[in-house]
Amino acid sequence: MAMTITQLEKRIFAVAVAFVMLLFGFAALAVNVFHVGLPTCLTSVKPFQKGELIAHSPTHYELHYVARMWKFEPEEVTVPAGSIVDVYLSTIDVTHGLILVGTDLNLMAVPGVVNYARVKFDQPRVYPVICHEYCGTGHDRMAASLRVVDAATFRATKPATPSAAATPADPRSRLLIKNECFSCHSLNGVDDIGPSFKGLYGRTRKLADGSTVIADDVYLRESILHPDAKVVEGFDDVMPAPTLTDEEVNEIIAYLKTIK
Ligand code: HEC
Ligand SMILES: [Cu+2]
Repeated sequence: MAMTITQLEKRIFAVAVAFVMLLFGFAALAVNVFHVGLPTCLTSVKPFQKGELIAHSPTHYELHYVARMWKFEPEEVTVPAGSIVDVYLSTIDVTHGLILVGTDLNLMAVPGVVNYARVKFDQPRVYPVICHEYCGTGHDRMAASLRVVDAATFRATKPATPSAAATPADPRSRLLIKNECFSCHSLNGVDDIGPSFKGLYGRTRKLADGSTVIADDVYLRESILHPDAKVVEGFDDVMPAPTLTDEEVNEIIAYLKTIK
C-alpha cells in the first residue's frame, strides 16, 4: 500500500519528536540519576567584577570566576576534598570560556550574564583551568588552577588571596588600583600583559617600530593617555585608554617615579 506524502511526513515528524523526548529523557537521567550538573545561564544574577571563593560551610563553597583579557580571577583556588563547589562565571570584557580540565565543567563567559554549574570534588588533585573560546592575542595565556587538597592540608593552609598580595599598600597607588592598571602591570620587575613599572622612569624604551625613547614625563603622559601612540617592543597594543584628569595623570607619574 503506497503511503501518501502526509502520512510519511507525520511519521518523520513523530520520529523527530521521539528523538527530542529521548534527549530530554537522557538529560533528566543525567541530572537525577547520575547527578551531572547541567550548566545554567542565570539571567537574574547580576554579573560580578570580583573573583572570589566564598565558604558557606567546610564542605560547601561558592566560587566566583571573573574572565577577562587575559586571565581568570581568582587565579589560584584551593578547596578541601569532598566539597561541593558552586561555580559562577562572569566576564568583564569579551566572551570567554572556562573548562576545568579533568572534570565535566565547561562554561561560557558571556557579557551581561552569569553562568553556573555545580561540581563535587572527591580526590585531592590539581585541575588546570583554561579558556576555550578564542578571545584575542593573549587567549593562550588564560590559565588558572584549582587545587583540591585533603581536609587536614586545607585547614593548615590559610586561603590564598593573590590579588590582595599584588595590590601595593602605598596610598599613592590608589589611582592605579581604581583604574585596574595592576591587572596588566606589576611593580616587581616581572612583565605581565604590560611591562613592569619597576625602574621605568628615565629608562630607554625600545618601541615596536624600532625607535627608542626615554621614559620621561612627556613619554609617560602620552603612554597613559594615548596607549597606542607608542607601543613598547615585545608587547601587544592592548592597553585601554583610561579616563583621567590632568591632575590624576600627574599623580600617577609622580607615583611611577618612586618605583625604582
Ligand atoms: C589591559 C592591560 C593594560 C591595562 C589595564 C593598563 N595597561 Fe599600561 N600598558 C599595557 C601594555 C600591553 C603596554 C605596552 C604596549 C604599549 O606601550 O602600548 C602598556 C604600556 C604602558 C606604559 C608604558 C610602559 C613602558 O614600559 O614604556 C605606561 C606608563 C602604562 N602602560 C601605564 C598604565 C597605567 C597608568 C594604567 C592604568 C590607568 C595602565 N597602564 C593600564 C597594558 C595595560
Ligand atoms: Cu578567553
